[in-house]
Amino acid sequence: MKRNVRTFLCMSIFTCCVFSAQQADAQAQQIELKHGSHRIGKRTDAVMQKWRGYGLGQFIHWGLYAIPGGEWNGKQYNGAAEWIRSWNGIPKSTYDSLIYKFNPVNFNAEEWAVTAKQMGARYVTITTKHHDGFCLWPSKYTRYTIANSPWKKDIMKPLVDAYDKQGIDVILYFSVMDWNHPGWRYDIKTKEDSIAFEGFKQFTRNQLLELLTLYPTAKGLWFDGTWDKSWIKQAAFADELETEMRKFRPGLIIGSRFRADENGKRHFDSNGVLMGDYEQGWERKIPNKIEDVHGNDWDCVMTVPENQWGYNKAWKGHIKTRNELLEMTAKCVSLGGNFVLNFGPQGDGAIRKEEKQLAAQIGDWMKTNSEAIYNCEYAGLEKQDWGYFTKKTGSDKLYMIVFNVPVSGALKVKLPANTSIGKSYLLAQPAQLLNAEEISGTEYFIHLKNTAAGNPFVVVLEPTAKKASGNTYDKAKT
Ligand code: FHN
Repeated sequence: MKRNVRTFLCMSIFTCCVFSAQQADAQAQQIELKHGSHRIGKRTDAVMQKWRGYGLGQFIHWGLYAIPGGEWNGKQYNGAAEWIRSWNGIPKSTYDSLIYKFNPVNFNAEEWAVTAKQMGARYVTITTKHHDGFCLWPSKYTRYTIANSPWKKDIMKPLVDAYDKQGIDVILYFSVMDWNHPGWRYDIKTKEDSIAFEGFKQFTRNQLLELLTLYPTAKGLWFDGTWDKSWIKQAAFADELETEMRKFRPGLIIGSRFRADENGKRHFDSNGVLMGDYEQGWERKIPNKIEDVHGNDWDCVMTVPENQWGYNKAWKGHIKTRNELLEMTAKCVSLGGNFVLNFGPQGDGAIRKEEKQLAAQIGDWMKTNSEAIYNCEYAGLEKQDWGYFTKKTGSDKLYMIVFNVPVSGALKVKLPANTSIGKSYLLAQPAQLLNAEEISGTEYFIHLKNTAAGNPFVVVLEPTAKKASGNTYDKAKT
């Protein structure tokens, strides 16, 4: 057995002992829950393993709100474009009648899917229904759907087919909160509320089973609009529905936003255990260290401008650049998560030019460097100033995704004990080996040759077991 493997095993046994002691302690303090999490620890099945390896995804927010694009009667709405219905300046019924204007003549599902493919996305999350309640599929449980718009045709079916064709897995976004449904309530305070909400719950269940039936290749459901008291109080119903959906579609992926436990705890139940298959709370923020993700699966959803998900004519504030978005992708993967970049197509169905351009730029980088993003995980190494480490799942291969090159041109690397660098090279130039200079027990300088300025790049490290150096300096008595 190699020495580094032996050391690793000893450390693992030690960690297991500590962990078991902590677990026993935690178990002693567990409270009995009827509607807590269904599972402790990560899912190990193939569907979830694939999800874990996606690295990069695309989010799509599209619906009626894309028509006004953040502007009503020449006035800019100050919030997120997809929330414009909640603006006092607009009568709700006027907003709802946008259904009669939804005719996206430039919509081309194949083009959307090809754009995502070129960007390097491995999965897409698409809004089947946002908070306004408008359905992009012809639901038989409401009249407020695409079928009653001038467009008439299902939008979800061509999208699911086009993304499937490109090998991009589809996740269906679904907002539980539905401003258009007469039974929706923010809270349940009266008997009337309770009766109305019962009807709403059945409607929600029907729609979810309808979606799973109509789009059987979709890999999961991405829930939103679940934070109001009315829904938080439905622990038993939501738990039963989750069980029903999972039975209906084995392997279905559901994040931590779907339901609360009986004490109203969301994302994590009252025992601190993740509710669902992955943590879904990383919206427009990224964890900073591995401890922040508590050993769970997670993904981060991100907008290009500030908080705008649906199409907004006037992107305000800071607009993220390709390099910032790549850095976010690298950071997420380095901490074991996926990065999901949002697109808000226009009311006519076309993808806005800024998003197309970013997708192409990200895709250009991914063409050479995606090996450091796909099927990669937390490398177990300290973060360094130059960028992020990732590790190929199931192998020892390490990647340094470099965003800041020191003026010395030498990148410092600290490896685990008893490992050394066998080979190092740029992912873009695998035939030209780099000089890895040992500077102390496990520390190295990787000497770069020349790197294109302004371009993040990847250095591959192939570690090997460390040979005894014969250098007795460390052992000297001082
Ligand atoms: O309110 C929504 C918002 O419009 C958008 O859909 C984001 C995407 O994660 N989710 C909600 C806010 O958490």
